[in-house]
Amino acid sequence: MLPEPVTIAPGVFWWRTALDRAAQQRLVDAVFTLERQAPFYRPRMPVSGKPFSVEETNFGPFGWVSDERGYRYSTTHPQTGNTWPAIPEDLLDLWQAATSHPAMPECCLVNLYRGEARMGLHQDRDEEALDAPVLSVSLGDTATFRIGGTNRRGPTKSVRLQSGDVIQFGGEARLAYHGIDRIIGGTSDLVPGGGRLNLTLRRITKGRSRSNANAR
Ligand code: MD3
Ligand code: FE
Repeated sequence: MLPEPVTIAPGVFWWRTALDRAAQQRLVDAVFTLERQAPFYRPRMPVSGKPFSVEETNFGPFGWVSDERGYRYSTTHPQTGNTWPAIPEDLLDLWQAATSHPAMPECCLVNLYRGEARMGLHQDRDEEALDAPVLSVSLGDTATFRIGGTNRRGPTKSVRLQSGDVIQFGGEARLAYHGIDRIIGGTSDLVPGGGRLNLTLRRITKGRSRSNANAR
């Protein structure tokens, strides 16, 4: 059971240390076990092909990928050509505990931040199911997270996300600009080799039935 979340902006619910150390450890172990089937790789920027500083992989029926051809969801890993491993059960349980969304998530995007890795201000709008929230789990080193509104030039708020924090973004926050300014190195020893993992659970398709069955 999750406690009452803190609302940091309309549609943004924050559960600080929702996951205890054992639950965090289980997720990190799951990520590095599944990573043998779906290795971390560096996506590239559309058009320019400039590599991201963040390394990524995905679990679930769909994975978010990016290269010269653009951002999109793909059922296969760009390097191995294999389908993505299933989303760990612990994360599906967390989705059900934290959200009231009727359909299950279809993608777990895994971001690995080492050293100076960061993520510029952006919107997540490659999903068809914009009615579904996004659920984010932070693991490892503390991050400075920035969130604004739906206008890139509007005011922003900064919060420090710590290991075990869970945030839901839904409603009017679903299309909010957001990014990771920096990782504060050495704040956690959870991630082997140091750094931060972020897991985001997303619904991609609007249909309820097919991919709902796929997610489990
Ligand atoms: C607000 N990841 O993968 S998680 C991303 O910590 C991404 O790795 C960051 O932004 C990270 O796209 C931030 C928080 C987050 C995720 C998705 C959102 C915030 C969001 C979607 C809509 C609004
Ligand atoms: Fe995002």
